[in-house]
Amino acid sequence: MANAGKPERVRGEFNAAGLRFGIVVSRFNSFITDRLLAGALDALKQSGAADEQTEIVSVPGSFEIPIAAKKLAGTGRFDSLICIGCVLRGETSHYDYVASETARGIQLAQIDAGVPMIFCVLTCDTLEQAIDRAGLKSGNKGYESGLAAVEMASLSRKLSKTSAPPSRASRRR
Ligand code: INI
Repeated sequence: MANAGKPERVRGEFNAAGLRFGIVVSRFNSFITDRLLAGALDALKQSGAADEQTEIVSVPGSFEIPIAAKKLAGTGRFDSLICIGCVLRGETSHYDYVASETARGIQLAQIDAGVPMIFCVLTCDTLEQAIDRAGLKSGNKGYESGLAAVEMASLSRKLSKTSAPPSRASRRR
């Protein structure tokens, strides 16, 4: 009774053993997305994932990430996915549509598929801001996403296994 009197806390682990990962990466702004991809792969490797545990899918732009992620999740081969893109603000409202629909699409896809999808789509005003987040000043968001993918894959497996024991009240009925 190690946890007597305390609610149980379930957490994912940072151990990629036995887990499978999919990465969807956009070629638009590939100068940035290539660095994010390298960061994500680095995190997976440091968490113990071998190359064979990861599959990478390339799409033209961020707007195409959700459909590719949804289809990948539908194969049942992956414990979590990492969605990598970079949307830079331009002079028109195009940025707003691409950024918001990409975020919305990924969220819808992960809820619908029941497979965790890590949001590694930078939405920046300037190229400099994106460079900072892709390995320079503000760390590498790809690396952080790789760690999140391992944690969520592990958590997702645990949650799928967890079944609630009958409560005392229901046992009395
Ligand atoms: N795609 C991006 O990933 N980033 C951008 O900054 C971007 N801008 O600015 O246009 C962008 N556009 C392409 C879009 O994602 C689609 O690939 C395209 O509209 C075809 O559907």
